[in-house]
Amino acid sequence: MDKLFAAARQFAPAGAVLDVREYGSGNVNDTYRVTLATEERYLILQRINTRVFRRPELIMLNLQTFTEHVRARLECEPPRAEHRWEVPRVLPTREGKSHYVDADGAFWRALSFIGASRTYEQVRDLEHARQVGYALGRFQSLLSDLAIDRLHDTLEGFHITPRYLRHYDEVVAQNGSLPASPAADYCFRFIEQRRAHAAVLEEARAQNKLRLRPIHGDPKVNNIMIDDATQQAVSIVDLDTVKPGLVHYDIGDCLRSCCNRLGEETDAFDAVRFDTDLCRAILQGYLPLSRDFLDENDYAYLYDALHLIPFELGLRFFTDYLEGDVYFKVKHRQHNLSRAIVQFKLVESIEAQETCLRELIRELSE
Ligand code: GN1
Ligand code: MG
Repeated sequence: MDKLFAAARQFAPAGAVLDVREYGSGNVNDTYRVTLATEERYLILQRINTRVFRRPELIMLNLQTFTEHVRARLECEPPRAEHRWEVPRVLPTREGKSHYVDADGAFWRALSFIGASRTYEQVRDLEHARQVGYALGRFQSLLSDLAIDRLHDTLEGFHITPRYLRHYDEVVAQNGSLPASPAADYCFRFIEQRRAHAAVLEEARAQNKLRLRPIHGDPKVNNIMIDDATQQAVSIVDLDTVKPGLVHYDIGDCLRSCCNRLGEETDAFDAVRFDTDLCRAILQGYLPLSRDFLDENDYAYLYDALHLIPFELGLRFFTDYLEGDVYFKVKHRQHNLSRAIVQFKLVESIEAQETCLRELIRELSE
């Protein structure tokens, strides 16, 4: 607790820190909300997980490039009085640095708190879904003219499904005593049946059908801030994976997160469904804002994106389960296994609705 307060004090005027509380439900970094005795009232304090993000200073450089670019874009735009859009500010330490490394080597940084809004763990209704789609479209469109060589690779291999598969194969090969249970057997079989499909997006990229752009990397439902009064989406937070990637990773990740009404953490595996009505609402929010930067090929791979990313996340969770929970934070030993099954059930539901999902995408992208 002392360490937390000590870290918080680096980013606030002397004597201003009143309270520090855990905040949100991130699976990788540790996030806190700091209460201040200043007009600002709150700030967000985060300890970056340096086992995952090996070079956290690159995150801070990307954040600076990102915020400067987006702010300049917003200033040129005619004001959308009816729909505010917020970008978190990096708050410097009292010494003017972008981050603070404590005596234990922990990497801390602070961001401004976006007020009068909140995030949700699950999509509540169709309007919420439409707002989520709007947010992703707005976010990507604000970044669509930022050259990718301005952004560092903060997490090598992120969303490269064939790499996750290779790593899974290595873990399986190295591990003599793999856990045996009906649930684990289901996952092993599930992965075998679909491994041929894992490279679909990377192959399209290698063939220059899809190209790299600045992306968010993690636009799941609880990273999208909704205004308390208007219920409009006003920001996407969690910007550590803003880096070059395929917009398909974002679309796939957003849909797998938002179209699962039970959420990622459910144990009601057999009730997990991919909700096509929510998918329609998200795409209806997203596509009008992305028309300017998406082309024919981009549309052609949308179904593959929404089918692949939940498979990839299930594969990542299951591999982490096999490795002994070295990447995602867990509450118990079976946690990553359960999370993997939820994603795989979502994939099954997507496959069962393939025809209608392809038709929906075709209809909405015309
Ligand atoms: C992780 O840390 P968090 O919760 O924002 C993960 C995402 C996953 C997500 C699943 C850097 O995000 O890729 O989709 O868990 N982030 C990283 O909830 O691996
Ligand atoms: Mg994240």
